[in-house]
Amino acid sequence: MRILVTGGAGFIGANFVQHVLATHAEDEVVTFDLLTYAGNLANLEPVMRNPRHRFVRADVADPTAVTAALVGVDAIVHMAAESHVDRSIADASDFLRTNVVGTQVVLDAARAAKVRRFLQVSTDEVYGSLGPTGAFTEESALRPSSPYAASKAAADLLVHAAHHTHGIDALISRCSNNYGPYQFPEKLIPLFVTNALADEPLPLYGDGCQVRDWIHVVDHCRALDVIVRRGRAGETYNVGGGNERRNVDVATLILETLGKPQTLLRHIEDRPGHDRRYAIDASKTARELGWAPQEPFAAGIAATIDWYRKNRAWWEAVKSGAYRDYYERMYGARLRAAGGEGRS
Ligand code: NAD
Ligand code: TDX
Repeated sequence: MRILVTGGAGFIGANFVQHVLATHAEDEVVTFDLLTYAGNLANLEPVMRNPRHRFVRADVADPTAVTAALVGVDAIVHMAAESHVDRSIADASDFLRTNVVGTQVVLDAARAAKVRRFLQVSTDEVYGSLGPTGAFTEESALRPSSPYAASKAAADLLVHAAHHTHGIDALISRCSNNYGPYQFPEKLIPLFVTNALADEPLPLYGDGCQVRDWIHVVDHCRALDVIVRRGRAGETYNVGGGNERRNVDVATLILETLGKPQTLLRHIEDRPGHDRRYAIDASKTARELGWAPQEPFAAGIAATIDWYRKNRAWWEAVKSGAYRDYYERMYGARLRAAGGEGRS
């Protein structure tokens, strides 16, 4: 089959494109990506010369470009998005355009082109924050906290409406926090690993006791692969690592693994509206599709830290230019207030 992956030059997208090409010898992949600050063709370097892969640089909110790319496509895995919570707090406009309008554009084009299947790659953040116990199921209410999460929830509702009203064969996956190679160093784990490698402070929000359920990106890719092939139309599938960790413990582990001093840790002013805890009940996905995460956190985080250590050129290039302005805007004042350096 031919799969179009929107956002395929980003973190999860690039891992997914590589996974599909490596595990399905008969499949073709079209990567459709605008190459925003988060998109990077270096992430696709291993498949750029593969004859079963084609790259299209275009915008999901551009109906003409989406329609042109859909010729011969059997399934869409839609993951193009603005994906960083902190950026959505600073300015939500790109999140509405890409995540909400872009999703409707892709749905409409898919319907017109009679694409057989549409998978919306969503997030556990649409469910909001949990107390100390319990886990999100697919039946949990949508209570997004951040503009990012609200834009993803809006997109999910548009997907549901397209299925209900137009009969599109569409389904939704909702995954917890991913980690692994090629993740943009604005997210917790790659930011902290690359800062530690550069002997820069690690900016921990608030008390650092917020909890995330970490999953290795390849386990998420395996889940997306079975969901798009065997999931039931109209359904939602939760995906999680079963790996709850406090941010402070993740930070401590990164410093220990790299042999860096714990004094690099800086508690800075908290993220506004910060969700306290996420946990995912993925038993439906396990039961219906036989999926389970395979990568234990200890091995996965060690391999990931090693990847950033060995791929310094990748992240040094990413952390130059506009990234420096972003880092100063996001962390400069807060780090100085906490008595640390504002550079990274
Ligand atoms: P990312 O920010 O690394 O990548 C996003 C990609 O989308 C980039 O390549 C970017 O260039 C592209 N893009 C952005 N705007 C576009 C547009 N208008 N048109 C075409 N392409 C555009 O994100 P990620 O972490 O890989 O996340 C991918 C998807 O998975 C997102 O939909 C996100 O909501 C979802 N998700 C992420 C996580 C996580 O932990 N990272 C967890 C659950 C779900
Ligand atoms: O500098 C930081 N300091 C810090 O303490 C950053 C960037 C984050 N954090 C905290 C905030 C969160 O509690 O670490 C935790 C993880 O933060 P992020 O990596 O920004 O992820 P999160 O906000 O949990 O959202 C992620 O998971 C769900 C992804 O960014 C989303 O795209 C995905 O949908």
